[in-house]
Amino acid sequence: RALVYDPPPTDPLHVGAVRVLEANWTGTSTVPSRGLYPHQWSWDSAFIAIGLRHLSPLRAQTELETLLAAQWDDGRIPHIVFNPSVPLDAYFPSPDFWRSSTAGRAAGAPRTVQTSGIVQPPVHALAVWLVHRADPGLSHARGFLARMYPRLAAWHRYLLHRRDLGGAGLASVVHPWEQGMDNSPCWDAPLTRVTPAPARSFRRADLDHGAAEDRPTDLDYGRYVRLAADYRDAEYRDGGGEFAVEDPAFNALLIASEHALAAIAHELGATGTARHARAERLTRVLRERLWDQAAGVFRCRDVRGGGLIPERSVSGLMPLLLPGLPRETVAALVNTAYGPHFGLGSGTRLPPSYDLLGEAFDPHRYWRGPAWFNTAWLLERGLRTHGELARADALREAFLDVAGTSGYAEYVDPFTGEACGATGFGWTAALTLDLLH
Ligand code: 9YW
Repeated sequence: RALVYDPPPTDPLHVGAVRVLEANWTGTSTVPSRGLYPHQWSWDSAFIAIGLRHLSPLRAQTELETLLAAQWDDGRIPHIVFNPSVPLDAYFPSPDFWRSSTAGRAAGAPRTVQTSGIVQPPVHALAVWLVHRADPGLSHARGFLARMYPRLAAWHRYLLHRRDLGGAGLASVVHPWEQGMDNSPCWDAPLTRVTPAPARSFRRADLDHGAAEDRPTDLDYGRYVRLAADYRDAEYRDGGGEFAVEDPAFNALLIASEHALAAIAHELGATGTARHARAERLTRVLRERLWDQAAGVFRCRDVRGGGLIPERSVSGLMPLLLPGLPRETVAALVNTAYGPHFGLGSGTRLPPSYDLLGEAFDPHRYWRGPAWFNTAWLLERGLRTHGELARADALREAFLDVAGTSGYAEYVDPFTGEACGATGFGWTAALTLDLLH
């Protein structure tokens, strides 16, 4: 039998991405960034596995297995799984803040591994499905889908029941860190209700690694700490907090993952029909609850304050991912992405995290303007899903170019592509590999 080897890649973009993923691999998972984020992050790991599958399907499966092994009994997948060999002061808030194994006992936090008590966007079922597809033989041999399915089903159940704080069927986030776009201007109004924790009561570790003007402010951090501490002190019970928001990207990812879960169920011998139907129903609810026809964008809904939040965030473009979106909604979203608010095709190289014309726009401060590679990847996928192939190709080209020239940056200036935050960033490298394949 002839042995077939893939020739070693020589494309410097490919080689560089592989090098980042090697450097960030701990043996069981991948850190987003060696300096800034030295533990395992939930949605980072999902995106990283999507890229890793091209390099090593086994490592991609392991990445997701490590994360899902830290799932709580109530179904939540924690946003951070802490690495016990990293010093406590390397990242804030550290395990002694979250106290998952004691404060999280009632919610079923694991005893042997320390985690945070909040969640991140549910990209996991989508990642499990794509990782399976990369090497179905290995996946079957290891029982990958059969082991992941019940955990993913419990995760979606948690989000769709315990987190349906608005009562309409969508999941709410209870902390800005849960949505993944920490200091988005969308949170400014709901956060005004939150009394910040005093600055002297905690020490930020992020400022050791990132420029202060590229990071959230101390006032933002005071509010993040207050919300997280209140949730912890309520033993991570859902329903009582001051902050509850229905976010379009979070829910679109949940719906896309529900479609993926249907495919997984089908592969395991069930029909998957009920899950597809649920995903279609949730797509309709998403439109009823969050679509703003006049603005051509999905908005966030402040469940505690009662209304749609009048900001345009890249989050509001993410439902383009959904196959069941009506044609006219797709057309309006594409117009918005390529119009003056996001500037694609006419000024920005990658989709900015926030409205170019918004009052709070800042091209360098974290989620208040800069462009991120995960949202660019999701938008590329959405464009492709709806047959916008020329635009998808152009966005893919820009993504690959900026990823390489920025040193696989955490995020970039949306106009120039100049690197911001950390370089050698996990999901940037992983999604580069994915778009190269
Ligand atoms: C933090 C790890 C995480 C991402 C988030 C991003 C940032 C953590 O980094 O949050 O401490 O600020 O906002 O989306 O998962 O890469």
